[in-house]
Amino acid sequence: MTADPVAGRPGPADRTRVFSGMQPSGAVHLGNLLGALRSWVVLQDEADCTYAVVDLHAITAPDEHDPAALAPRTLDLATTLLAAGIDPDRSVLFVQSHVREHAELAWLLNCVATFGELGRMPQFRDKSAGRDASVSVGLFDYPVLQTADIILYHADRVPVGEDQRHHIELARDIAQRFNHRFGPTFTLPRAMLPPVAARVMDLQEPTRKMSKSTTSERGIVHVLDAPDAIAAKFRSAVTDSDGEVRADREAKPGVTNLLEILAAVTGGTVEHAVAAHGGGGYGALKAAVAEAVVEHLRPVRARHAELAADPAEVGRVLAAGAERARAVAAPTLARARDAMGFLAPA
Ligand code: AQP
Repeated sequence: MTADPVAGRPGPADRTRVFSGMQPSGAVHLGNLLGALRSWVVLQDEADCTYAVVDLHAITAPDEHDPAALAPRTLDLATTLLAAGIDPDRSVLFVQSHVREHAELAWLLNCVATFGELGRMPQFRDKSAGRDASVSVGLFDYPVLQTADIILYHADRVPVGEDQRHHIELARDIAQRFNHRFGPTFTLPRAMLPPVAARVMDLQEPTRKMSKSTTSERGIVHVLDAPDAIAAKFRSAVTDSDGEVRADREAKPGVTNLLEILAAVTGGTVEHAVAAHGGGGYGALKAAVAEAVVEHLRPVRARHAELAADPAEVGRVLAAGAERARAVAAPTLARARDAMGFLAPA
């Protein structure tokens, strides 16, 4: 890595900084795990990592925002992140709304981002399709808050699934525009996608991504699902009628999804998965994927049960994480305010 041109960035310039977040909009699923969370865990060995439960993002869809569920879901997501291997001794883990700098920087960036670029974001177009008048401004503005999340921590890399690639490119554009107008302030981030399973598809509708809020129960594998439920979901996964086990995203999205999931959880490639299972039928492939997924998730489920028994300890981890996050976010925000010319408080 080259030295960072942004003055004031804390820590050694040659150490990669990583930021990523996950919304407490429902239980974590296999797409979240394979697309993002596994990379978060691995990156802890080689980078300075900051991870957030992005609860401010989870209120952007009013029909999915249940005030009674938000706090328990936030705590449960943090518990799941810890259970999956986020280590608070090596990473900063916190809740986005506990660090107010996110919301304030988002406002400053709102005056740098443009209406046109936000309107072109595929996720906004998908989620707002057919309901323009009732869509919240928050949903439209989501990528600007996400930009604030990332650049507050000078992140070079943002490990995400494929669906977030456009948002990270936009974050880079906004940060670059800010630096150009107001002077070098922010590090320019890049998305980091996993080599396989960057877009895990719904098991019932394999042309649609698996999603916390829009997928039917049978199409979504939750990280904390019981083994029997996982096996049943894979058994009923939609495939096709030609019977051949091979990868082809366009022609065979269901089978390709199964092969990608198998490759990801066994640490192999899709080619290996085809070589190992190409001779069998779809039933055998589904059974093999289910078994591999159950084994992959077994330790996460067990650890989650242990951690969930002591929610106060998870709360303490999050409080300490917020303090550490604020120690980086506050000076970054102060520099941005200064660069934009605000009068500093006396
Ligand atoms: N199907 C997926 N395959 C691979 N990666 C995925 N991610 C989400 N779905 C898949 C990645 O998971 C991380 C956290 O996602 P998020 O909670 O910020 O929101 P999202 O991308 O909008 O995920 P969902 O599950 O679809 O949530 P809802 O339904 O609330 O919108 C991200 O890195 C994402 O790429």
